[in-house]
Amino acid sequence: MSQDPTDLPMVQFLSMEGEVRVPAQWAEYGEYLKNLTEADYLKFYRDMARIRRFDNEATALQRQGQLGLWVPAIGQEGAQIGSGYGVGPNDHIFPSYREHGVALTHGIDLMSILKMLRGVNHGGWNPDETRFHLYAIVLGTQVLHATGYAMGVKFDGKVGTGNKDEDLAVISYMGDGATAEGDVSEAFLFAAVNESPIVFFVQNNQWAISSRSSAQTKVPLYQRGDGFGVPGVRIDGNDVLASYAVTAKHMDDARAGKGPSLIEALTYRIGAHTTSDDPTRYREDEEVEYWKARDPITRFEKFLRRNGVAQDFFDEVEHAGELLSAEIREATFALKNPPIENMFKHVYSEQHPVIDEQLAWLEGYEASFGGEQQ
Ligand SMILES: Cc1ncc(C[n+]2csc(CCOP(=O)(O)OP(=O)(O)O)c2C)c(N)n1
Repeated sequence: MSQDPTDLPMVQFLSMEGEVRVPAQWAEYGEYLKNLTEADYLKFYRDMARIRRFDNEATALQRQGQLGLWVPAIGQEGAQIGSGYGVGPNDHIFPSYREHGVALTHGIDLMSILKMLRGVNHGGWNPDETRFHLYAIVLGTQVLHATGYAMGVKFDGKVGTGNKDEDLAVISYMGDGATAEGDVSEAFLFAAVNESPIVFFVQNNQWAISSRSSAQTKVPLYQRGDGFGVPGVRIDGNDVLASYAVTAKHMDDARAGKGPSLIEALTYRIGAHTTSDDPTRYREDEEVEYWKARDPITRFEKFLRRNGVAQDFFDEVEHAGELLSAEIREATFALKNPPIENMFKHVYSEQHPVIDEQLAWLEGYEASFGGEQQ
């Protein structure tokens, strides 16, 4: 490793040994920790452990040919669960494609993520009801969608009224690689000049497939918005408490009409980019080991144990994980393939001869195997 990226200033409350300390410099963020009860702490741990279990099971299902692809988020649970719970009840969330942890905090049925990666739906939740918008695979697109949404929120007068039931803000997740897309620079500019209620949450997991984040930026990413008028802060993304507190404060500020801001959560993608990737071809084991030792779940477990949480709790979480694994395995094995003609629907608003021809060809091809479609 060339330089330890954790040398830069960042908001961190939880030490590697699981002790909480609020440095004077971050006292304003530290105030948000006072909102948390023991039940919240247990929920944070439960959800981080649950989503990791889900992730491991999904990888196994992909290896068994049950999913077309899997996108693991192992190592990023602290950033995702913390910030997910920092988002308020009216706020809207625009994810990229790796935000399974954020999805969990907003009640998304985890099976709908698996269905999408098996290709049986296009993202099976309703963004109107969940306020969690659909996954976006084309890098940076969701950042512009989110910014447009936030501009609309402002035009509708739902910012800074002081009415908690009315005001809302938007959060857009993206990776370090996505920040190199022109769309993201455009989004920063539109958000800034319109003083839109949006928080840009960059999970810097340090790799964009095989490109290091040093190939995406010459300045630390938390400073990337400065020239556009989007101030930023860096957090330890493997500290669930920092992620919660900083997201909660920035969302409050956005809702109150203080304009856009950026959070860079420094974390690490422990696994492969997707199940189609072999990271051993482009990065050193030593680097991965360094980050494994900074695991967000282990660190939070130390915090809970220090605060007297007994073994029973951890046993219960382990058991819940086993049940979840069994449940999603069974549900995935039971999935039916959608009718083949669905692939051709909604390409044009009206019937089209070329589409009809393609469908007829495909049906003939499938029939040539002599079997029925599942
Ligand atoms: C516009 C566009 N270009 C290229 C790709 C191919 N691609 C998919 S993921 C990825 C890397 C993204 O890295 P990052 O934004 O850091 O997010 P991460 O996958 O690490 O979470 C690339 C290049 C794409 N999906 N969209």
